[in-house]
Amino acid sequence: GPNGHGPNGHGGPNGHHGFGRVARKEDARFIRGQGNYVDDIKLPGMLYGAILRSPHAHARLLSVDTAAAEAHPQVRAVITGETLAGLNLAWMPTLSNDVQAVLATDKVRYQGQEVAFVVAETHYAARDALELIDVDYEALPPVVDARTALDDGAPLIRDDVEGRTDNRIFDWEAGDAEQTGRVFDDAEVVIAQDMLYPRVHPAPLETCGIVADMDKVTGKLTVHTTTQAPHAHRTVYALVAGLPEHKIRVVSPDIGGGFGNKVGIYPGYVCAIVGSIVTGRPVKWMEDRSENLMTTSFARDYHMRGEIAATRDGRIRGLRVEVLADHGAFNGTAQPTKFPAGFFHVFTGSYDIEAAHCAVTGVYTNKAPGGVAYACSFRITEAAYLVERMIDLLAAELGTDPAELRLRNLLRAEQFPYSSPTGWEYDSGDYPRTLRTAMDIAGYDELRAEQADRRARAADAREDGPLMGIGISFFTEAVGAGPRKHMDILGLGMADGAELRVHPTGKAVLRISVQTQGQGHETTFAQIVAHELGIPVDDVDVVHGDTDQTPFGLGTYGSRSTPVSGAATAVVARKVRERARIVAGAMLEADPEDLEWTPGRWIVRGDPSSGATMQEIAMAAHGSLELPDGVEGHLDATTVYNPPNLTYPFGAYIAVVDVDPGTGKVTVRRFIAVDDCGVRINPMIVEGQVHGGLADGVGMALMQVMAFDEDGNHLGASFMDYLLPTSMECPSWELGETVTPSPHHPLGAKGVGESATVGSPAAIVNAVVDALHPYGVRHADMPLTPANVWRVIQGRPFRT
Ligand code: PCD
Repeated sequence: GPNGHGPNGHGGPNGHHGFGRVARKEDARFIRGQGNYVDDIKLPGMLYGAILRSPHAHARLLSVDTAAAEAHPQVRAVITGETLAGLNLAWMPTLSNDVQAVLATDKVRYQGQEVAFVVAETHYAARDALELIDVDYEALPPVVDARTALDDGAPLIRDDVEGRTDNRIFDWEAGDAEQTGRVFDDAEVVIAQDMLYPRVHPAPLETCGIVADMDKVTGKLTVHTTTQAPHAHRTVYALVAGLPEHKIRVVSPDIGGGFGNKVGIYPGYVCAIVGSIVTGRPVKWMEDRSENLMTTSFARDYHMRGEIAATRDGRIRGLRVEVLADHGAFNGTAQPTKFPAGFFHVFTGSYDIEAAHCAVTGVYTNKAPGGVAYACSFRITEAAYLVERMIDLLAAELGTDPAELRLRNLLRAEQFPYSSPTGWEYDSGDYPRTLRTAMDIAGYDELRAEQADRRARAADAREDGPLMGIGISFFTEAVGAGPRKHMDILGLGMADGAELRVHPTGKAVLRISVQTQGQGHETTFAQIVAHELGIPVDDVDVVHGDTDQTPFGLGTYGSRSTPVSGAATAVVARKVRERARIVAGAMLEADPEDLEWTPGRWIVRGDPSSGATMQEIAMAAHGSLELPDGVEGHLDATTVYNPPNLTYPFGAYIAVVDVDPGTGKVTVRRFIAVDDCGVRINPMIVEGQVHGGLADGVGMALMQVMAFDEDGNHLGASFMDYLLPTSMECPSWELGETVTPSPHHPLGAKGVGESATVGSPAAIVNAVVDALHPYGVRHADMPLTPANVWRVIQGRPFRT
């Protein structure tokens, strides 16, 4: 069929099986506008919620007068912090074991913080009634710059926590400080650089929302919500609200992009649930764009100081970094409990480095909480950016070509599995091959020759056109959290269940705990089952995003679906295949041990004429066939997959930019991306994932920052100010691939969804800095907007 054999597809007796460029099943509804998003859900008698938010970044809350709002004819309830305090729900736990105000009771701590919740007959009435609420604030000085948060006399943000005297959240370190110190002490070359990875936002096109429906008769709470982790949300609601877990159903319908923004639980969700309990009717709350940008999980905001030590001939020896992490007013960072700075300490990246050390200090500021892994496995983006900038700084210092310097220091294939100096075990890789592939596609030497020629012309003032820059970045990601013994979120271990049932006619239904937000799981997970069972992809239905219908698991983020649930799916399908072998043995009157698997069929070893297809076996398993003792019949299985390690996808990216020195405008002329995510289940989806991540990288490198003024006012609360890259800013991506399977993943696959977001910003920044090299510029912080680029070259002479 049109969804037929991919490069890895096996044509069994039933045609098209398994891996390859299968068209996305979900697109049939999306391209017809038939998606079912949270805001499409309309329940009988449904009411609408709206949130009153603080205009101040830091203020004492003196009084909240709701009388006029309550008198509004269409208003059914007004909920304040005081109402919630009475229910013991004014505060909720964050994903990092801090607490966060659901509705403020004592103070407001960032602009846009939730103060009151109105429930009304219509969305408009709810919004109108917000204006009738009278709040008395006493403004307090805010902490806006993280670098002043620990100053003596800095305003204390978290005076709700007893005994707290400053804004420090944590100090954390990894690596060997002493050994690293020794390497730096006797190094021939040491370079240091301060850099900021600015606060950015995942900005999914669909904002966050919920429809909460408490059935008073059955006591069952159903919430339809934009969540990347339905099971984790259910358990947290059970623990926080004291509701019995089996009486909570979390449904995540179609999601219009997550990017980490939909991992956590937001105050609006709790308010909508309380609203439904109070009114006895379903309550919908859907935030608008400004609410999404101002109050939901931001990403990054790492002030970093990197140092690199090397020999004169370009052998990197040590890497050291100090980070000041701005976590906003509540520590709501989403990451495994034991990792307060996420996976930042993978920061030695893709290089063979003797010694490394990092120290991270987290601080509170008067900004929205979050610190989410926006297309990033828990702070790996910051880490990849840091090391890739440091390598380029070193290359500039040594006068070495940055590709050459990388090739000299990249981990070599024979070093895998590789134990990093900060305690990671990379599963597999062949890095130089991947970088060389990218250089070949780019025509690297010709590009450098063109650049040299253009620089010479510019120096002779024969040309005043744009300056050309070439930037490389090589990244290693670490995706697929657990294993459960090292990784949990709020005590919930990171392992995922899967259930597979084959119906009598050989059609299958797979139930998984992860939830797609656009990645195409309904297709790729069906492909895994098809690949393992040798049945058509179209014969497999994927059920997900509903806690009543699926096994427990921790959800989709940190590119963990393929590494963890993908593995679970392969394992559960293999269990079913083994059951099918026993049934086939009974059918063929053969010892199951004498059977051999050919795609879609068990045959008597060496005799393809005698065999049974998966469909025939399924029917027999449900029929009257006599099965061996202890074999239950039917064709189904369940599993829980606890990954032995993370998977380590990697890639080599090369950006070619043109910078107009007159205006500072950067144009990304070309972008070459060679990704290695092990075995690709659906190469077309993988390429789409890479395209999206590369566009993210253009956005962060050139256009985006969540900015605040000195009073803590948010300056980018709409898409007029917070710019999303479009096709106008993106070149036609040039992709390549290498395939280094993961040795521990049953399919050899690694995650890929985040790779391009992690790897691409450094390539673009490196390219822009490379273009500005003749001005003596060695670093500039993102975003490299025209104004910022123009500013860094002012007053600097052009010299080649
Ligand atoms: N794949 C294949 N092969 C391989 C790998 C992979 O095929 N080797 C495919 C799969 O299956 C899917 C995809 O691809 O479908 C992806 O995958 P992964 O990597 O595993 O991932 P996931 O888990 O699924 O997902 C997640 C991611 C993330 S994380 C993010 S951000 C983003 C990405 O994903 N998001 C999103 N991508 C995307 N897309 C879309 N469309 N949307 C969205 O939202 Mo975080 O942490 O959350 O921040």
